[in-house]
This record gives sequence, structure tokens and C-alpha cells, in this order.
Amino acid sequence: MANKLLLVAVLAAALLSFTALHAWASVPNPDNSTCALEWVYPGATLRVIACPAGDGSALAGSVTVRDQFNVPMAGVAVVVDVDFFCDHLVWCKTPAWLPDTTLITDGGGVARLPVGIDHSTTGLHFCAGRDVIGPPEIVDCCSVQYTVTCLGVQLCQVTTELVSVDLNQNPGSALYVEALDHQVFSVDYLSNTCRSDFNGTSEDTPTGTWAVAGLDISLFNEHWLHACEVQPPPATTEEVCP
Ligand SMILES: [Ca+2]
Ligand SMILES: [Ca+2]
Repeated sequence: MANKLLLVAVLAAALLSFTALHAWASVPNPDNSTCALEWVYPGATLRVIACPAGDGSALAGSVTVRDQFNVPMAGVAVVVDVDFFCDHLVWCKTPAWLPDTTLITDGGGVARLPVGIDHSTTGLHFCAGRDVIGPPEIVDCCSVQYTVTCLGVQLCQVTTELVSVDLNQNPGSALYVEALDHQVFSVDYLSNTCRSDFNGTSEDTPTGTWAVAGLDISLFNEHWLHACEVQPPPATTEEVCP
């Protein structure tokens, strides 16, 4: 009888320990974690800009994962899933990081997006344009959404409108920012047409307040003669998509 009681006591203790372990298991907590990600492009923080040369917006930053006790979680996988909602997006090269990329947190629970090779930013970049020519004429923006999860727990989800400086894919203009794209932009200039509102903000002009205005001209010009590949070889083009 004494042996049986001892066995029951040992089993009960083991069960309690097991239950305690599970009760204290560390899980990612969205409220304690931080998603410091953003689509980076100087002068256009409200939009995602697509350029065939890959030097448009790039998704950059870091994610800090903390558990329910606000303790950083080291060595766990963070998945960044990116979805483009854009039927008329034309890829130069489909990025290797689509549909998702996995990062591992460091000792402080921080996962950083890999360093890109574009001009001035780090992060996930892509080479693409849009085909907005032809009936029905497409004047809307597209959108792109990123979702960050860790161990099955969603930490954040953000959707941003997407525009492209490459607006026309007719022969001679496919994945190449040139005169036909400028024609589309000129039609939209001093209007509220989303597809050419590269910075996502409006400006006061002598004829009114318009979404497509002077600052959008500057952003368009930054990508003049940029191309997906060397076709033809404009001197300003740098191929950044491997
Ligand atoms: Ca074009
Ligand atoms: Ca604008």
C-alpha cells in the first residue's frame, strides 16, 4: 500500500511539472512585439513605388518578438509574407522572397530584413511595372500587403497602395520607363488619378488641389529611362535584381 501511495505521489508530481511547463511555455505576443517594417522610398512613404530597374520602394526594417512575459524570443523563425493584389503588375523577375521569406531572431529577439543591393535602402526590393493601357483604362492603384507571423501567431499586417513609374507596356515600352509612360503621366497630371500619384499626397496648384502634381513629376523623373534589362542600354540604368 505504501508503495502504491508513493507511486501515485510521484506520478502526480510528474503531471504537475508537465502542466507547469506547458503553462509557462513561451509564445509570441503581438502586443509585446514590435513590427518596425516600412516600404522605404525617399519622398514617398505613403505608397509602394514599382520600377522595372528595382530601385523603387523596398520593404525594410526589423521585427522584435517578445513573449507573453515581455521577454525577447531568441532563435525563432519570423515569416514575412508579401501579397501583391495587382492583376496588371508585370514582373521583370519574380523576387526570390515571394511569397514569403523567413528570418531568425537574434539574442535580443530581433529579426532584420536582409540587406538589399539597391541604391540607398536595404530590404526586399522588386523589379516590375504596370500595364494600365487599353480598355478598360485603369486609373486605380493596386495594393500590396505584408503579414508577419511567428510560430503561427500573427504579429502585424499592413496594406499599402502600389503605383508604378512604368505605366505602359506597349512594344518598345515594356518594362522600360520612357516617352509612352510619360504620355500616361501627362494625361493624369493635375488630376486625382491614383495610378500617377506616386507620393500619395496632394498639392496646392494655381488650378486647385490635386493628387498628381509637381512632386510626382520629380519622382517620375528619378526613374526616367530605367529598364528591367538592358533594352536598349540607357546609361542611367542599373540592374539591381539578381
Ligand atoms: Ca513603359
Ligand atoms: Ca501626389
